[in-house]
Parts: sequence; structure tokens; C-alpha cells
Amino acid sequence: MNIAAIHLRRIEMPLKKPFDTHAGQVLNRELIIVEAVDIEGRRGFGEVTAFSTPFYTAETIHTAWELLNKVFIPTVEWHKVAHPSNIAVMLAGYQGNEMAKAGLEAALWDLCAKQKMKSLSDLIGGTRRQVDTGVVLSLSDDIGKVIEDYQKEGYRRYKLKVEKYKEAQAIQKVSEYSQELPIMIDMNGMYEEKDLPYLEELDSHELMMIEQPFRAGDFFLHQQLQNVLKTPLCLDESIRSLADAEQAIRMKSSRVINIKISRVGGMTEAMAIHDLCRTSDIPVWCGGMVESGISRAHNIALASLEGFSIPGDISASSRFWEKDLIVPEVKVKKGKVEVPAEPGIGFEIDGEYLQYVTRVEAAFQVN
Ligand code: OSB
Ligand code: MG
Repeated sequence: MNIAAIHLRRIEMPLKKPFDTHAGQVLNRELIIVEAVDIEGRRGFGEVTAFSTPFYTAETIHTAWELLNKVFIPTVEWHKVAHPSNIAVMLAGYQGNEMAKAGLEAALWDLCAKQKMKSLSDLIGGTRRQVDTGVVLSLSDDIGKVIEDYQKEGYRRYKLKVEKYKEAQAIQKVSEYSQELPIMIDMNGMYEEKDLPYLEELDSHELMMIEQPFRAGDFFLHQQLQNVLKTPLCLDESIRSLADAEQAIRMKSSRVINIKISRVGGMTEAMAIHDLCRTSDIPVWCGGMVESGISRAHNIALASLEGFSIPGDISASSRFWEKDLIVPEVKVKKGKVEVPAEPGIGFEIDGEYLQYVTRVEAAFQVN
């Protein structure tokens, strides 16, 4: 790929309002922007979306920064990189840390598509020209008010963060506003085996799906619940690799899978999980990480693949940000976003704003 340099920027972007889940809050979003430059000066961008504290996965933005700087970037044999998928192979000796690896790979995917003068969606075999959108409601959101705003954009799915044992109240509030909204709830692993009877009762709400009731790694309890539930279960935190997806499908732990590029270690692994789910008749959707437009653009390309038949966490830039890192910002119209046709991720980076939100920088000349 003729890569000449890698730049890392540690940034901090203020959210419009706090994003709350039972496990943790996001207010100032720390991210790492990865830029890959080739010998002709073309630039590709990716993003590490680990959080500041380990409330969602053990990996954090601090561990990712250390590992990228001290281990991952120095380990990759840059002159031998012929394709973005080589990165995962060269780093295969290092366990976990999927988000650090995914951010690095993402910069190469954008660059690779630009080198080939193709959109990222075309490069990975995307077939959709528009993708369906969905939006998440945090615990601190005033449900009635935000739904009124989101309805105007036409979102096709509402994902509710919930407090333990208070699902019914949240669902009730949404249905007071509108009866027909497609609702799912995300439990972020807060339940245990003793809660099985309680969770079974949630069938009566006829939800689109219930996401990750039990902790990551517990394929057995998810199987037990899915077995008695009409409502589809969806796995998020449990799926860190293709092997995890294979296990979930073989055990019938869920009927739906949420694919996040960052959680599975990159676009290459995300595509492999998509392909497996397609041949196994498991519908998938693309999960979000309260991320900047750079990740959102990668997510839009991923969600343009055929198997993404359920609206994901694909929302407008304005859902989280007063101002985004990309130009133009992501806009939702009639519940859809356009898949860009321009080379790479198809959005320009707002260099001035990127500089403004940058706290620390590191640069590596690799060729
Ligand atoms: O479970 O998907 C999750 C945010 C923080 C931690 C975990 C999760 C989330 C989201 C974000 O739901 C959704 C989005 O970015 O649109
Ligand atoms: Mg989730």
C-alpha cells in the first residue's frame, strides 16, 4: 500500500448532553484519530472508539494509546502491508485490544479505497445505496421530548437504555407518545441467572429485540433465555470475533447479532461475521459507539452490505455533536442516510476542527 507515515491524535469532543447507561456516563468523548499517509500523500482516516473508563469493555482509550504507540505500530511491517486485512494477521500474536487494532485497520481501509478510486462501500462489496437509521435514547434523555424530535427525521428503530427492572416504565413512556414505534431495549449485561423468570415476562411487550441481557462470555444463559422467549435476543458485548459469532449461532444463543467494527477488531473481521450470519440466516445490524463522523462513515459502508437488514445505531451527526469532524455532516432524511459514492469513506475531514479538539499527537515515519 506504499504507506509512508501514521499519525495519531488523541482528541476530546464535547457531547451535546451527557450519554448515560446503567454502567457509565459519556460526557467528553475521548477518541484516537488514526491517519495513514501513502507516498503520494493520500490520507486515510480511522478512529479508536474505546471509552475513557472500562465500563463497556476492558479496553480503554488509555490502553489503546499505549499499545498503538509502543507495540502495534512498531510491530507492523509497514513495507509489507499490501491490504488492510494484513494488519490483523501481523498483530495476531497479541490478544484482545480489538478497538486499538480496529482503528489502525480503519485508516488503511479508507486509504485503500482512495488508492483504488472507489467508495469504501464498493470496495467491500456493499449493495445498498441508502441505509436505514436508528437512534439510541440514554437514561437521562427526556423520552417524550427527544422522540418528538427524532420522529421528524424518521428513524426506523428506537433503542432504549434501561434501568434494571424498570423496562416496563420506559416502554410505557414511549408508547404514550406513539403506539407503533419499533422499540428494542439494550440491557448491557446487567442481569443474572436468577432473573430468568423476570426476563421471560418481557415477551408481553412485543419488542423488536432485547440486547445482551447477560454478561459477555455467557453463551449458555443467553441460549436458555432465547429458548423460552418469542422476542429475538441480540448479542453485543459477547461477540468479539468470528469465532464468538460461530459459537453463538451453533448454540442458538441469539437470533440477531449486533456487529461493531471496533468491538470485533476491524472491518475485515466484521465482514467475515456478516458473511457467516448471512449463510446462517441471522440478520445483523451495525452498532454505534458514541463516535465521531469518521467511525460513522465506516459504519455506513459496513451497513451497505446485504445482510444488514435491521436498522442499526446509524444516527445523524446532530444526535451527539454540535459540530462533527466530517464535512458534510451525516444527515438523516426520511429515516435513511445516503451511502457516499466518493472515494474512501466519502466525507472530508474538517482539519481545523480536528486540530482544535486534539490534545496529544504522535507521528511515525514508517517507510
Ligand atoms: O451497548 O451499544 C452499546 C454506548 C456506550 C456503551 C455501550 C453502548 C452504547 C450505545 C451507543 O448504545 C449507540 C450509538 O452510538 O448510537
Ligand atoms: Mg449494546
